[in-house]
Amino acid sequence: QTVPDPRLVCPPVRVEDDRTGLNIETLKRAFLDNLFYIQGKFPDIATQNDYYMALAYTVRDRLLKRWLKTAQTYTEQGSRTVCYLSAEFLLGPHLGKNLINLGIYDDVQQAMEELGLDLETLLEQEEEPGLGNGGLGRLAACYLDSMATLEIPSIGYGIRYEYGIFEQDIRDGWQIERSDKWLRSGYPWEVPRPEWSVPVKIGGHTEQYTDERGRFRVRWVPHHVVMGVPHDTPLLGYQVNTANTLRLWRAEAAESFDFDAFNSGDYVGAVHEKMVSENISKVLYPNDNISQGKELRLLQQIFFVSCSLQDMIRIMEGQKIPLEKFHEKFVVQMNDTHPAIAVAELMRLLIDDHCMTWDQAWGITTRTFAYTNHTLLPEALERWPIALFKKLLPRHLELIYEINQRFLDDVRIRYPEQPQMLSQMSIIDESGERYVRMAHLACVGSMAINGVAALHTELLKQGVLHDFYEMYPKKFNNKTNGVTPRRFMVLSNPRLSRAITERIGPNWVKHLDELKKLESYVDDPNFRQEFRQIKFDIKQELATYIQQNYGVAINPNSLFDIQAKRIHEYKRQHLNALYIVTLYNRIKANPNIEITPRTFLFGGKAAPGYYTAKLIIKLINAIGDVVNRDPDVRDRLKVLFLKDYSVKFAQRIYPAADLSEQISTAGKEASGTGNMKFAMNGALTIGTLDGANIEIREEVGEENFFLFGMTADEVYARKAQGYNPYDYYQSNSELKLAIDRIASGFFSHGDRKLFQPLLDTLMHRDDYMLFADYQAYIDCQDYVGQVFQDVDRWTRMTILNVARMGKFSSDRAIRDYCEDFWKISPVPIEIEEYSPEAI
Ligand code: 73E
Repeated sequence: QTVPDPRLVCPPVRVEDDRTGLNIETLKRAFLDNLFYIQGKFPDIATQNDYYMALAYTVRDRLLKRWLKTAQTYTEQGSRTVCYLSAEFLLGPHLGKNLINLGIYDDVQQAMEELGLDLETLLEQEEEPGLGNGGLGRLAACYLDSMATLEIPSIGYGIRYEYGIFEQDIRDGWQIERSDKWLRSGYPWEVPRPEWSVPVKIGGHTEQYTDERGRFRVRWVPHHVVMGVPHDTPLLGYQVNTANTLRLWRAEAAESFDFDAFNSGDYVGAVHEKMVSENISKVLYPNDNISQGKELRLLQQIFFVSCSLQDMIRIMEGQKIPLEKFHEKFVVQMNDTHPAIAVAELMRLLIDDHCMTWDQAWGITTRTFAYTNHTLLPEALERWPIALFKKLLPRHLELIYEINQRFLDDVRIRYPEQPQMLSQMSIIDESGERYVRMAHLACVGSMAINGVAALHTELLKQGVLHDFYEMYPKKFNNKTNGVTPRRFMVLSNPRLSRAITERIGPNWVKHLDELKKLESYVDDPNFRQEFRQIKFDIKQELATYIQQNYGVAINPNSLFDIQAKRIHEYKRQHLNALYIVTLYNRIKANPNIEITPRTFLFGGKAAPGYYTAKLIIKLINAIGDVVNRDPDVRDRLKVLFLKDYSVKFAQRIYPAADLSEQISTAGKEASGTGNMKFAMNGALTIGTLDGANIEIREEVGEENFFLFGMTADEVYARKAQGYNPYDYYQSNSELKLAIDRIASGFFSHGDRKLFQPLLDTLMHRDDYMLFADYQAYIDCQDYVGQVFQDVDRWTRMTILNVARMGKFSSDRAIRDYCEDFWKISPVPIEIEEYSPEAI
């Protein structure tokens, strides 16, 4: 008997389907349909948020066919897949990006206009999922965008925090934190997949036993079990059909676990336990570049890692691929050490749950993982107290001991005469209280280890990971970070993008190296004029925004000097503040002094427990309060701290910048990625020889980059000599004046105590060497001011910056990962276009 053709059973739709059609008429119909059937509103009473949601669902519908087809293709082909494990994904708003990637931005704008709506206003409605702190989380998001665009099979795995990075408000100049209720108005971009929930064991003890085949085995009897429920978001590539998956896990109490308590009558106790389980995915830890060693954080790590590895095993079973081929099916990239427990968890799954021998499991594990290091800061290196580990993860601790013992045997053979190598390299730190060193676990368990910029990788090899580099030189490699030009150029700076496309065609969006072709327009008066006009108009828009939201008038012709990033002493926002005070002092001493008018803008969050960082925010605001209303200053200086910096806000900031502040102490900023986003949008950089600044300068040319300050080697040498910041204070009159002005209470209503902790640290410790770099920074900034007056020269420099930023596309970075050790190639996704004749 023949199966009836489904198209005969279900009559074909003769008009283009409202759920897939990309023309203006279908977009309008679909939008109104969603407004009615999903939001449950007639247009006349709908809010802007209803309209946003209706449009978001309209766009989501258009992703689904591509998404399902992508998954189906990967399944059928059993494609080798990258699993990107990250505790953070700082995605930014989806709607605009999806419109760009689907290629329907302009048509949707018109469709909305025809319905009397403004697309910009709707885009503003979207609350971004702030599931990350800063660069590390944003890098993960850029990499997912590039993997989809390059048609690389990939899954991003992470945690669906109910509360993302806190919302920042400024009250009386101080940061205050508010919880980020990002899910409050609904999140249309995800699909929960409860049917693929997985259990995660926590606590308890282990037992040894002999199985029915006489094998020695270990059974882990947990204290309790938490369920991970996957929530999937499709991530569409740029002008391709590939839509990869971001799978974020939400913690839920396990039924079986609370069942007993419910039955025994302890209802409230059972609900309490349920709450405890669900706490695991409640909140993102708001620390950037600091590890706090909190129990809940370790629970978050094992939670998402275990869920993700079990999910990979389920996928293999679904595709009938034997588990022995795990490392052929998957490469698992660990975004810093936050997921490094994966090394032990995969061993546990393979040995305890899937009966593999140690050697077999270890062979697979060490061919599967790769580890990206993002920081050299000692306070960010993760170590977990053994006691905590034993309490939460008793089985993992046993496995880590075994891994370590076998590893130290290798070390002993390699260095028979150097017993100190054992304690230096051990995964267990036994120098005092005992800890598990996560970076060591990651190095031992990975086939590849990379830093995120050339200098950073070199410093890793010489410094924190030196012993591992000596032992496994071939594992080490550099992958300089990159950022996605789709979000940070096409979406955030449409006018610049259009001007570029008019000159060199549209291919640069996928092949950023093609920006090179702009070099031939550097002397074209037309292009130069347009380039300047675009920058000016965007600055004017930002000025209007600032006037409306902060009540401060800023001059769009002034030099927009912007430092936007997390607040951290090593990033030296307070060095920037010292320059502002220096300029102010010069004006006070000589009110008619000629200086280039500047607007200093700051944005960024401080970790809530990081007192000094919060004091730096207060200092910037305090300086601004005085400077902005001092009539002597006239409109030459303005200082503003823009609150609640986010991806969404960053997209407005980068295009408006003339000068990008990248002034970290050399050797401290692993890469930086904001530096790339500013330069791509035609800002010039003032920066140290740190992180990716070095490579940016190499690319754009030293004459187009404002360099100052000590090199990393000079920083180490100066420290070794015995650095005394007080000497600089005493011998540099402008520096002394700036510090004294702050200390006098001039910016704090006469309060001399307020900034004393900050000034004391600077004068007597100055770990980040602001004083040693002060004069070089001041001189360089003064020079920037002069160059800015020379409009032709400045324009030339900015055009060359944009033209030479091709290297810093995240597409280049992903291609490098693929070729170097992921060993994955593109899998194109074919979609049958709807054609009425075929029916
Ligand atoms: O230099 C940046 C780098 O560009 C680095 O500080 C940042 O990662 C970016 C992307 O590679 C970073 N974040 C963290 N470590 N490095 C971190 C550490 C602990 C918690 C959260 C973030």
